[in-house]
Amino acid sequence: MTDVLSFPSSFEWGCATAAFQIEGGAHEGGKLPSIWDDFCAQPGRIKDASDGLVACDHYHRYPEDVALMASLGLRHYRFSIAWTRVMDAQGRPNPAGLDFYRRLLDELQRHGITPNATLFHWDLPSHLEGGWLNRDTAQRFADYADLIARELGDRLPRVATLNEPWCSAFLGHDRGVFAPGLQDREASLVAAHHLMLAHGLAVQAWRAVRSDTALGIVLNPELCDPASAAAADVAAARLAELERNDVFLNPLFGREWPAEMLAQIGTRAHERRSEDLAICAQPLDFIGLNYYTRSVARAPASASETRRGYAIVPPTGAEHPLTDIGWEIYPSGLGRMVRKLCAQWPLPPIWITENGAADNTGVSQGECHDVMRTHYLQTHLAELSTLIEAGFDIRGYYVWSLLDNFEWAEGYSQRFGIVHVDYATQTRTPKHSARWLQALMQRSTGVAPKR
Ligand code: GBH
Repeated sequence: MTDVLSFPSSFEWGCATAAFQIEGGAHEGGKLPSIWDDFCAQPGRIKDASDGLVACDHYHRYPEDVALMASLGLRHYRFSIAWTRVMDAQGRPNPAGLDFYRRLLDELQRHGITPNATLFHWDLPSHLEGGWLNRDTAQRFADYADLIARELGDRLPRVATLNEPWCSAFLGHDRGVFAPGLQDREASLVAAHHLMLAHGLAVQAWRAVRSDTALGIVLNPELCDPASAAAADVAAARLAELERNDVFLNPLFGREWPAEMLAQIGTRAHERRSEDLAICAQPLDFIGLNYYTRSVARAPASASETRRGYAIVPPTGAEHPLTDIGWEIYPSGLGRMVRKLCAQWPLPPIWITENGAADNTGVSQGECHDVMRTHYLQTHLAELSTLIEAGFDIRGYYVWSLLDNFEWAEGYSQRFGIVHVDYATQTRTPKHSARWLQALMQRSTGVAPKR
């Protein structure tokens, strides 16, 4: 099965995680609460009423986890730094928190694994009043970037500012399914703007400290296909793509938001200042793209859908099979998405920073036969190799995720890991997909796994 896939020998293979989803250690080393701690504490927000207090206990088990990565032949590791661990409420460095990441980086180095750090994967410090609705938060994020550049910058060859700002902005402030749980359309567009402003200010701040870091951002652009050929559905699908893609990609390249999105910010239009666009448009060394599935959009029916301009049709599985979380398995969407984005924006070199599937198969007799995930990875990597052969500049791939982990509003009910985690005992068991990926990586790079 692996024979059909070919990748350049320089292709970078790795796995991805995020701080809140794996670390735990919520009250250790002076860590402050984030909006996700607060969100988890609100009844009804998380499916299984769980939280991130312990998660995979990676805060204590990082040496074991890094050794596991190395044993699986993973040579690149994308993780996020918890802002709340490394900076106190006065904006001063927290030595104990920084020390955790130094020890993690030591361990990675010892195993020959190259780090790729994300500064913000949704865990905003609770004490920042107004969160992303407050313009000042963008400046605070730049202060945090400056701190990391000074304290850890010499150890970090590749850094992304934000992970999936669409989720923070729209799932957090419009749908209300992610922290902080608001349902306010205008606010979600203000948050989107402040996130992109924060990105630009952070790149400026980092560059003022160091010039040798490859800097980028991680987005989750989405293909939104119309539910039917009816003009209203086609128009809705277009609006969905403007929100998911153009709102974030346009500012990166100095382009204004589309008129439809400018109109939706309504009474809060003044919060976007004329000088902001130039700040957002910092030159980038790379872009990270996360791909899981596509969306199907239809014309709005309810009032909130009308404010948004579209509604998403939940997939039924009739057209494409579904993963355990109910997302369509649609590998050709990866190719369609990359081709579409490259036609519209002058993207820098691309890394696929997340791709993976929820396959909740359990462990039996010490083995986890996650057949669906293995098939998912195989078909998506086949699509990726086709893109690379066609000349698209895609340099690496990080599978989401190393470990089963805290899957946000789904709690621990959805498993995305290539390694199974038994949360009662914190036992890690590599799944069939991990072994399959290991064989593929080994074949394509000719490098044996490091012990
Ligand atoms: C990524 O988010 C995250 O970066 C990662 O932390 C997470 O664990 C992983 O993927 C798996 O979820 O239009 O309302 O139906 C992916 C976020 C969530 C974006 C679902 C699109 C559809 C929301 N995706 N979403 S909706």
